[in-house]
Amino acid sequence: MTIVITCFEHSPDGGKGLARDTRVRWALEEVGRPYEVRGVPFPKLKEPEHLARHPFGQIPVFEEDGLVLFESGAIIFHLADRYGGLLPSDPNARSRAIMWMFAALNSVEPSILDLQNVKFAEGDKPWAADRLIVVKDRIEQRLRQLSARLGHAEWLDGEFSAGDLMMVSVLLRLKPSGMLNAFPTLAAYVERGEARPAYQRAFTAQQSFNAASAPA
Ligand code: GTB
Repeated sequence: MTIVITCFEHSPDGGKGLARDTRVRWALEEVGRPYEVRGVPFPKLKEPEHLARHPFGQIPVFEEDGLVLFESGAIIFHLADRYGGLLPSDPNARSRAIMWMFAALNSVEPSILDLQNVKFAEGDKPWAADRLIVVKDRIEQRLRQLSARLGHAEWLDGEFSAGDLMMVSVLLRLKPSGMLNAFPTLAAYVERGEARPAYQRAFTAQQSFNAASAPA
């Protein structure tokens, strides 16, 4: 059955892989499932046709055999659960990998989103400079804690899992800020994720898609 993912017709990052379809593409590559891509122009995100697939009018959306999923975490869990290769078979190790997916989305990504909001959406507010300090502090605290837990291990808990895929995807969003540079083991962890052939294929695919759909 054909898998279709929906992403931006033109990602605002111009193909740097920062939008959330990249993590879904990466998971699809890891589990070896081919997929097609539907690009949605920004104005159409909030129109009924797209809202029927995604109630918040966002990307990514995943469709397979009548199943329609939104939320990158739910999509990647679905892929890991259905196709294997991204979750360990040992039940406890599997639960820990799922825990790391939640940790990435609930305990690490929110302050990284705040950083992007305060820089780009709220940069003109009189309180933006003060908020930036608070948000950066929160991110650094999480990076310190995560770095302490990872230590010199290759991945968060044994073999590479959906937990690492999600954590690396979230940390990648910090790359433009340079904040990872103060945490060399985390920077190396992210580089290991990026070096995976499946990530490389996903990155190239989103880059080519954005290049092909770029306005003339
Ligand atoms: N919790 C949801 C998930 O994980 O799937 C969040 C989905 C989400 O925020 N989607 C964003 C979106 O559709 C795109 S990824 N935004 C449009 C809207 O809300 O109207 C966020 C994103 C967008 C662009 C860049 N960039 O260009 O650098 C980076 C990240």
